[in-house]
Amino acid sequence: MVQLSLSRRLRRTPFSDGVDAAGVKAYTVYNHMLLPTVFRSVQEDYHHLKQAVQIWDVSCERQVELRGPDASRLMQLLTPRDLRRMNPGQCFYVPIVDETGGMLNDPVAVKLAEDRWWISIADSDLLYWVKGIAYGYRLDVLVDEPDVSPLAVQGPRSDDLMARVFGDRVRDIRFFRFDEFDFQGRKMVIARSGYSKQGGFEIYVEGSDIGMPLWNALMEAGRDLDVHAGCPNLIERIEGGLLSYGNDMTDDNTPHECGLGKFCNTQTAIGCIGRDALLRVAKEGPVKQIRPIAIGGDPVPPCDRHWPLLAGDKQVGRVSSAAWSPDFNTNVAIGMVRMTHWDSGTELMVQTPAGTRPATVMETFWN
Ligand code: THG
Repeated sequence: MVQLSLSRRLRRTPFSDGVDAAGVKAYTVYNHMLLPTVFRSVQEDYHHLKQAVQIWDVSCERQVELRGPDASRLMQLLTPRDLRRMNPGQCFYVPIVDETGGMLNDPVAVKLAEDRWWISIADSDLLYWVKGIAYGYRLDVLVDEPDVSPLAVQGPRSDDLMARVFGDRVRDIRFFRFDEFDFQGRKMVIARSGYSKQGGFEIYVEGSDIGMPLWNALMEAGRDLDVHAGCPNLIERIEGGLLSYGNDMTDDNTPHECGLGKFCNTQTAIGCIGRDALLRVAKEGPVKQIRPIAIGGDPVPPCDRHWPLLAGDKQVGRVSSAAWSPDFNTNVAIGMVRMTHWDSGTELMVQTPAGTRPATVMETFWN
C-alpha cells in the first residue's frame, strides 16, 4: 500500500478532522490540498450518493476573489462566455482560456456583486494568471485567495437535510443561483450546484473556524436521513459527463474540443483574451472532441494514463477517464476522438492495461 507523505505544502482543510473521523480511505491532491476520493468503496459511495445524501469536503475548489471597480472587466478578460447579462446571485460555469484559446481552467464563477467575484477553480494555479492579467492591464482590482472553503451537500435528500440546518428558504434556491444564509451568527453563501448530477448545494464557508461546527451540525441533523461523508465520485461523474481539468482536458485543448462551446459566446465576449484565437478555430470547428465512450468486458482499472483508441491499427483518439458502472452494467468512459470517428455508434478498440477492448462512441452521457 503506497502512502501519501503529508507536509505543510499539502494543505489540510477546515473539515479534515471530520473527514478523517468519518473513515476516509483515500485522498488525492487538488490545488495543493487534500481531496477525499473514497470512504467505504467507490461503488458503495456511488450507490449511497444516488439514494441518500452526502457531505463533501471540496475545500480544494479554492476561490480566486476579484474585488474592486474593475472586477467585472477582469472577469470578462478571462472567459469567452458573455457575462453582460449575469447578475449578482448567479453562478456561471465558465471556460477560462489563454491567448491561444487553450483551456486554463473550467471554474464556476460566482458573482457576489458588480465589484466582487469568486472564481471557484478546478485543479490549476489560476491565481497567478489572474494576478498577472490584472497587473499587466493595470486594473483597479484586488486578486487573492480568501479563507473560503466549499462544503457540498449532494444527493436526493439534500433539500431535506439543508432545510433542517438553514430553514425551508434553501428549497427556493434555483439551479446555479445562490443566496445568503445564517449559521451560528455567520453569513454563508449557499448555491444550488455541485459536482454531481444527483442534485444538491454548495456552502461557501468563510472562515476556517466555523468549518467543523457546520460539518458536525449537518451530520447530526441528517442522522435519520442516512447522511454520510462522501466525495466527488468517479463513476457518477463519468456517467454524468462532468469533465475533470487535468484529466479530460488541458491547456492543449480549446473549449470547443471539450464540448464546452455552449458556454462560449466568442463573438460577443468583448475583451476576452483568447477571443481572436477562438474566433479562428470556431470558424473551422474542432477536429477532435470529447465523447462518451462505452468500453466492453470486465471492470477496467483506474485510467492513470491515456488509453489509445484505435480504428484498425490507426490511433483515432484516447480515453482519459473510465470506471465500471454498476447501474449501466458497462464501463463508462470519457475520451477525445478525432472527427473521422466521433459519430455515435462508431465501433473502436481501446488499449487498456487489462487488454484491448471493444469501445463504442455513445450519443450522450449516461443521464
Ligand atoms: N463547484 C464549485 N467549484 C468547482 C466545481 C464545482 N471547481 C472545480 C470544478 N468543480 C470545476 N468544474 C466543473 C465542472 C462541471 C460543473 C461545475 C464545475 C457543472 N456542470 C453542470 C453540467 O455540466 O451539467 C452544469 C453546468 C451549467 O449548466 O451551467 O456543474 O462543482 N463551486
